[in-house]
Amino acid sequence: MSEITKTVYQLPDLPYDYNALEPVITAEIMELHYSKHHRAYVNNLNIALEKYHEAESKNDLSSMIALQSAIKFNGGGHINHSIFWTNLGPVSKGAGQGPKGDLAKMIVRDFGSFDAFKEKFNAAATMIQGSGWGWLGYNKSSKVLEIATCSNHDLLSSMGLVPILTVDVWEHAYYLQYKNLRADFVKALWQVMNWRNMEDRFMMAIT
Ligand code: MN3
Repeated sequence: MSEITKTVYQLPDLPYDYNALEPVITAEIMELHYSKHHRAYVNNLNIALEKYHEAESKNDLSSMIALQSAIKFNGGGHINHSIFWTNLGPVSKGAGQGPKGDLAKMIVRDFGSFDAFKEKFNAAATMIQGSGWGWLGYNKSSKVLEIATCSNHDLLSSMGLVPILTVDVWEHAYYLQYKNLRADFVKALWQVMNWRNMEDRFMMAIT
């Protein structure tokens, strides 16, 4: 029997202050979103995994199966938010200036222009029914960039795509500031997009 090392997941550091994305996202939303919502996903993931390990040690298969939706939901929430925070950044640190290099070239190749890409992305993210995530992903088999959407906290990797950029369109991400106007939130986010992070993710995806 090999010893299984059990990971306890941690809330990652937010790479900027709560007010760093103002006026696009208020400090109030950032604090609640990061320190309450994301933290709850991490905590609930760890609780579900602990129960899962316990069930596994007893060969209690039905309990193991029953815990999978909590692991998927909370684990997906943790993974997706961890990407989202790093996709954003303060304007003072260069956010909002648009993609450069190979990522910029591939966006033009696959969508026609950066503006055409943004328009298509905005539409896709805005039209997600209920809670979910809008994505730009890289398809490693066809070697193209694709816009995709996921419900709840489903993972982009489950669609065979490597995450480059994501936008959280759960109401908790914008409602205190933008009310029902999700389209305005999605459009405003381009001002605080950290393209250096997306370029790094893209380089990792293509190598
Ligand atoms: Mn969220």
